[in-house]
Formats: sequence, structure tokens, C-alpha cells
Amino acid sequence: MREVLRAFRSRGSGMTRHTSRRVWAISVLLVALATPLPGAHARAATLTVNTTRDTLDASPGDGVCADASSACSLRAAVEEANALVGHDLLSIPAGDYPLTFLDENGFPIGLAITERATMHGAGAGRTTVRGAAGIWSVLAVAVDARIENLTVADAEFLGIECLGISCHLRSVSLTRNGWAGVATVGARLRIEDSAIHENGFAVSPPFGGGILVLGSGEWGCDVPGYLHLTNSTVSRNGAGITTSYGCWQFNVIRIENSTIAANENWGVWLFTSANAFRNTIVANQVNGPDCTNTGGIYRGEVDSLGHNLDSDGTCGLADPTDLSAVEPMLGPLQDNGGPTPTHALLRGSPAIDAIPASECVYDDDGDPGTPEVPLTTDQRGVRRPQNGRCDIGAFERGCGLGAEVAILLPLLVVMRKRRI
Ligand SMILES: [Ca+2]
Ligand SMILES: [Ca+2]
Ligand SMILES: [Ca+2]
Ligand SMILES: [Ca+2]
Repeated sequence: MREVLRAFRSRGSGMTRHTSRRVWAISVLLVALATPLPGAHARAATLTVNTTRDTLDASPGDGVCADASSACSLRAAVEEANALVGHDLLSIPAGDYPLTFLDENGFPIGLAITERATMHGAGAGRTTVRGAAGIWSVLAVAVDARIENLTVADAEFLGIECLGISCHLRSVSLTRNGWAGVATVGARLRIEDSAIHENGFAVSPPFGGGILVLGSGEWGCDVPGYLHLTNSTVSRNGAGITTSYGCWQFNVIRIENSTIAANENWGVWLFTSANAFRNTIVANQVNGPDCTNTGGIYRGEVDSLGHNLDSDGTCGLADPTDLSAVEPMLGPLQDNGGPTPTHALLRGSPAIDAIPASECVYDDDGDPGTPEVPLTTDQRGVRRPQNGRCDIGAFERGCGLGAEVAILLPLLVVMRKRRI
């Protein structure tokens, strides 16, 4: 990771030497913590958080999540799960969980998950884990974690940092993190039914943005980063998805039924050996192209699996079913139902019903060699297909008694009241 960070610095990221020392210290701490305590319990536990305070566990490894006041804070639950051998579940009720704990040097510090674990919130709009200035990442995953039904916000640099084997994010919202909503450094990053929005404005030009995909090891060239994005929205970030660097054409991205729109700079930075897009919209970035780095020696190319749409023609979409340089007619990023924000498809959008039901499929197991399975919901949980065919992107527009009724019904009620 040190080499990757060196590369960060060489890129003029604005990270100070002081900050990098702290980052390195956190990395060393992660490795040290990755070994459970001798004699730790060897059964999986469910640890239920019951306070929004940010406190340490009084006795990590005793099988009980309890701080000095006998309350189970999120940090205490993470410490306990790290110390217990086994894949533990951290249940986090609705609430706002600001990270306020200071280390021995007086620096704010994020949460490091160093054993296999699942973090389960009460919903992306209900459970928020919040960083602050000086926090490198809200959540750093050293091995393997599943993170679902919560929001991760306000890290100075990274919302979630995947440094180990894998991270599986489902129904999460990642927002207002300084460099990127989530970064993988040589790990397999799987994201489903999620929104990554309004991240990556701490440096200009952005380094990261919504999602940052890096390899690990010497100059990021030992283990490739791997991103698999399904049924998700990447919007209004400093940039959408950035894949880089050290080793070009090394990392892997796979994007299915997602919407990458309205980002300040590029939509997808192609610097990778494999860029498989299926049923995906990349459109309407504010100041940059939908896809960049598609020319020259270091270029990446989209391997279209069909039914993609870009609005400026920069993604080189070559499948006969793709729509290149076509306006998708997206609504603004907003609450359209479901736990995370989406871009609705406006009436008349060419993305509506563009996909035959038989091709409305996705890779459910992360193995492109096994058959795809039907994709039966959109990002919000609305059933797919509607009207017999699927829509391109993360949003499936309702048919019949759908969006129009939802809009018109309140109007009809008002009119009826006025008549009375
Ligand atoms: Ca304990
Ligand atoms: Ca554990
Ligand atoms: Ca598969
Ligand atoms: Ca449809």
C-alpha cells in the first residue's frame, strides 16, 4: 500500500507528509490487528449496537460488546468482532453514528475491520456512519466484509477502503467523502443496489470521485483491483469511476444495469484490461466525457455485453444493441422511492424497454464463466421487467399505474377538495 500512496503523492494529490505518516501508521495497525487475540472465542456472534457514542470496548475478545459504561458502541462492536474468531454480524440500528474517538496522539481515527464480518444497518436512509475532517477512511476493510443497508459519509479521503480480499456492498449510500466514496486496493469490490454520490471534491482535478480502483503491491502491480457494479447509481461526484495506475491495463471493472451520470468530470476513466459494460447508462457528465482514456498507448476499451447507452459517443460502444451518442432523458438525482437516490427515466427516454427480458440478466456470483441469472429488481427494489422489457440503467420505469399516477393522484385529491 505504501507504493500506492507514494503514487498518490506523486500525482499532486495534496496529501501532506503529516497525513501520509498517519495513513501508514493506520496501515501498520491494520496488519497488527488482523491476528485475533490468543484464546479468543471461536464462534460467530451477533453484536447489536445500542449507543451512538464512539467508545472503545472495555475488554476485546471476551465475547461481549461493552464499553466502560456497558454500552455497545459501533467501535466497540468492531473491536469485539475483530478479536473474536469467526464471521460476526454487527447489527446497527437507525441513528447517526459520528466517529469522534481520538487516538493517543489526538487524531480522529476511522474504523478498521480486520476479521471477516457483516455490518448490517437499518437502511441507507436510517443508519449513517459519519467521518469528519482528519479521518482517512470511515471504514477500512483488511480482510473480507459485507456492508449493507447504511450510509457512509464525510470521510476526509475515503468512505470505504477495501485493502484485503473482498468487500461486498449492498443497498448503501456513499456520500460527501473527500477523495472517493469507495476505493479498492487490490481487493474484489462488489457493489449492488447502491448510490455513490457527491464524493470526490477535496482535490481538483479529482483523484477518485465516486469509485477508485487500484492494484496493490509495488506500484499497484501485484494484485489487480476488481470492481463489479450492479444496479447502482454513480452521480454528482467529482468524477465517476477512476481506474488507475502504476500498471496500466491491469485492473478489472464489470458494470451491469447501472447509471453513471452528472459527474463533474469524466464518467469512467478507462485504464484497465477489462471493462465489461452491460445494460448501462454513462451519460451527461457536467464538464468531461462519459468515457476517457480511450485513445493512445495507455487506453482501455469497453467490452460491450450489449444494451449500453452513452450520451457523447466517447465510450466506443460497438455492440449493435448499444445506443451511442443518445440523450437518455434522465430526471435529476433524487429520492424516487427505495432506500437510495436514483435518476428516473423520463417519459420518452430511449432507455425505457430497450432490453428484451431474456437479456435482462446479470452475473450473480462474480464469475463471468458461469451463466448469468435474471435481474428481477432495480436499484430501488422495483420489480424488473416492467412492460415486458427491461430498461437500461439502475432505474426501471413503472408502466400503467406507475409514475404518472403517483404524480397525478395528489393533484386529483386537491381538485376534488376544491370542488367540495
Ligand atoms: Ca468486549
Ligand atoms: Ca470475528
Ligand atoms: Ca457468473
Ligand atoms: Ca421496462
